[in-house]
Amino acid sequence: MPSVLVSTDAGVMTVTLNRPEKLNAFITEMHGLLREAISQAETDESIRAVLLTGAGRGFCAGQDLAERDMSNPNLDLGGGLEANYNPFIRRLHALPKPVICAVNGIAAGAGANLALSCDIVLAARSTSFLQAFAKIALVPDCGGTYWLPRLAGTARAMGMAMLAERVSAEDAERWGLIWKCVDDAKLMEEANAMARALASGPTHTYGMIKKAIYASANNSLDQQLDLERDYQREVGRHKDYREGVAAFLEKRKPRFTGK
Ligand code: LHQ
Repeated sequence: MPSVLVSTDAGVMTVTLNRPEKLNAFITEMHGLLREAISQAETDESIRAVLLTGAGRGFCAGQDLAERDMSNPNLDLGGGLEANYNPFIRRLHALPKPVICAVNGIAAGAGANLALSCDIVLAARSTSFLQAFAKIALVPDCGGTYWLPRLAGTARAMGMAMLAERVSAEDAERWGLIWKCVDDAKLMEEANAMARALASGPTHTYGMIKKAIYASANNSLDQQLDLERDYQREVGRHKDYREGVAAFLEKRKPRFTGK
């Protein structure tokens, strides 16, 4: 079985990390498969939402710690990030379509921060998030030091990064790290329903919403107001806006094309 499974249905590309016996810890092969998946998501107009999840009892335990050659005195962890993790995180973040993450089990190390890099994160109530890095004397990567303080504040970011303790899905929701936690048995049902709903939504507008929200982290209010003006001008010329207003006035469901 490939270590990443990809399927598409009803406009949703589902990407499943698939090394369940190792809690879907990352091996090199997975990066190649994820690159192929994100390339398809970027270019295939029929894909209007991406759903990322994991097989088995884990979401992802981060880098496979058995894969690195620890006897190599020139071991370059930065090289691995630059070649594989960072481009993927950047492409996920820039994808002009919603990316939903269904955290089905433990999300540790790079796995935790991969989840936090998605646009909407649902997590099974029984699971937890673990910034495992400091336990092996590493700094959080894959955007952890970017997301944690922005989402949960510096105090919680520092605690999570230094103490490397598990944070329950319920605390993650309460702290604003994720959208919400869901009863385990309902997670995939809810995540699939959300992904399908988003895949029939105004895809172009979702792309603009995503850009606007993420831009705010580095913008002043003035810059953000200008950006909203420009984006609203653009989406206001899109036919999905006309369709949304017509559907409202005609008391029917809108039929957005996203294109
Ligand atoms: C694993 C792993 C794993 C290998 C579970 N590797 N086998 C990026 C780029 C460049 C360089 C370095 O790093 C990074 C970013 C990173 O991600 S660094 C952080 C790497 N991850 C970790 O340090 C987490 C390590 N794992 C754990 O602490 C635990 O496994 C957690 C807390 C995730 C889950 O604990 P349990 O539920 O008790 O499961 P377990 O420990 O029994 O794991 C199940 C199996 O999965 C087990 O294999 P085995 O053959 O003994 O049944 C583990 O060895 C394996 N596994 N994580 N990262």
